[in-house]
Amino acid sequence: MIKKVDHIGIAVKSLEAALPFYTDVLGLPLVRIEEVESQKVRVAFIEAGQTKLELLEPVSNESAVAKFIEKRGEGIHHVALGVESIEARISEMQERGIRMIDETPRPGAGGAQIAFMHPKSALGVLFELCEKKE
Ligand code: CMX
Repeated sequence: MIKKVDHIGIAVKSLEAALPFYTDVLGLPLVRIEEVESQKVRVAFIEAGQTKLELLEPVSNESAVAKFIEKRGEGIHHVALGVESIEARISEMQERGIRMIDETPRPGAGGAQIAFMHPKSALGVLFELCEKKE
């Protein structure tokens, strides 16, 4: 059911301040930067082999990422699992008693359809289901 870890979301206060660590120190390529208005974040995708690192900069204090940084500081925010047929996967999770933050898919970065599981249902990890048209 899970194809791969599609990306790891990392909360940062500023993309411009964070990017040199990833591109210069780690030597990883920056793929693109885009804004995901529905999530109130600006996102930089860094390529790391089969998986991407998704740097998340809040663009509003209302953003879930702003609240995360306020409470916990910068760092790993979520793990995104690549799936097919995301609506069926959401239904399966719910049948297994998993609380979904998103009960229907919503648009994420890169044209993906995404749905978050509640970390209380996933042993303290914020997992995202992520379907991309390859
Ligand atoms: N990872 C693990 N646990 C987390 C978490 C995270 N990223 N964010 C919050 N939590 C935990 C909190 O620590 C808290 O646990 P405790 O009660 O034990 O302290 C619990 O989840 C609830 O957190 P909260 O502070 O009461 O509630 P919030 O208002 O912070 O909401 C959450 C938490 C997960 C429901 C909310 O952040 C959310 O809906 N996230 C999904 C959307 C999102 O993150 N969007 C940005 C990503 C953009 C993208 O990739 O496109």
